Amino acid sequence: MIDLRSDTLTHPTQSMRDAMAYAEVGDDVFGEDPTVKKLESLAAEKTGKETALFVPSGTMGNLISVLSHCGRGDEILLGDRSHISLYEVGGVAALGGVHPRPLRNNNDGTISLDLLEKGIRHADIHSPPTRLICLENTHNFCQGSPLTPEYMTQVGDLANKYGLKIHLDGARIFNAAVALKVPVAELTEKADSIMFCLSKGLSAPVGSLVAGSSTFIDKARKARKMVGGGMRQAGHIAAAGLIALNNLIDRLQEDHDNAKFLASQISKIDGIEVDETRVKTNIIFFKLTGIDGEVFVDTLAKNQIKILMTDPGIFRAVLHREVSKEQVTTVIETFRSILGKA
Ligand code: TLP
Repeated sequence: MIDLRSDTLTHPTQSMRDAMAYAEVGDDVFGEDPTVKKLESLAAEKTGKETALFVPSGTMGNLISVLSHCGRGDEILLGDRSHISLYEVGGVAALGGVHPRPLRNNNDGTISLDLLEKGIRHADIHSPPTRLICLENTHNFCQGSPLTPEYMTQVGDLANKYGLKIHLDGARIFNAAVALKVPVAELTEKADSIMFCLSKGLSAPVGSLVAGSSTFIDKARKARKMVGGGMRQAGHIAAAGLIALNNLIDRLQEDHDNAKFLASQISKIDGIEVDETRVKTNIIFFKLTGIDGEVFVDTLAKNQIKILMTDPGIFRAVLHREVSKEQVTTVIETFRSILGKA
């Protein structure tokens, strides 16, 4: 099976399995798990932050970050195609009483600076106070686009001017760093908090990290406990995360190359619309005309290929460690054959 539905589908490597089995562990709610501590310090070091916190998922990492920056009735500015806005069950509103104000995302994942500035509320009896700007890097539903350090600086300046904080959903921040050839810390410098995932292209089975100042992480640790995310011998899963951060970042380039190859080849097939110039990391979106989307997905499945239809006629393919260049060639040939017959 060639599974292009998500990079979350990657399985742990053999060295992760070995490390998990023999990890040194303790009760992390007591602050006594040495492997979790090691992972948290490595995450802080990589993101250039004071400290970090291991959490079960990206969704929980984003939620507790927002809960730690905002109180009930506060407003956050975020992209209308952001994961927090579209895919996190409205948790910030449901659990935090935080009012999300979605602003239009450009195709490259940015939100225009003037739109952001106009979105900031001024003191007025009718308005919730704006507290936080949430950005996403890479931007999943903007074709996995990486946000540049220059853009982060511009948003950082704006946030400073109005006394706002920035939270970065960096679920795939290492893809961004590899694509832009910059250290992760350059992409996170202007963010007050960042969440990144180990469980996507980096292949760990579970887990994300939130990084920031120690005052912020103290609040986040308490918020994590409140939403049920206090873990005990979590070192078993943190052990896989250490391998992800130490050994699996550089190979992400291979996934980016495969994504570009896939996009460039399928762009030549009649009935597929894809803008290959927008493919910068491991995610591609394409549009199909001339064949019913459900029929396409079913026919692919019969050919041992899984893909996600995100909207009628719109598909997402995500490249990862378990899809080789050879398999990408098989995917291209299968697309060609299905669409040739449509
Ligand atoms: N993204 C998943 C799905 O939820 C869509 C995927 O397959 O891409 N931020 C971003 C940018 C994400 O892409 C995701 C997961 C998360 C947060 C949430 O992470 P988890 O799944 O660990 O809660």
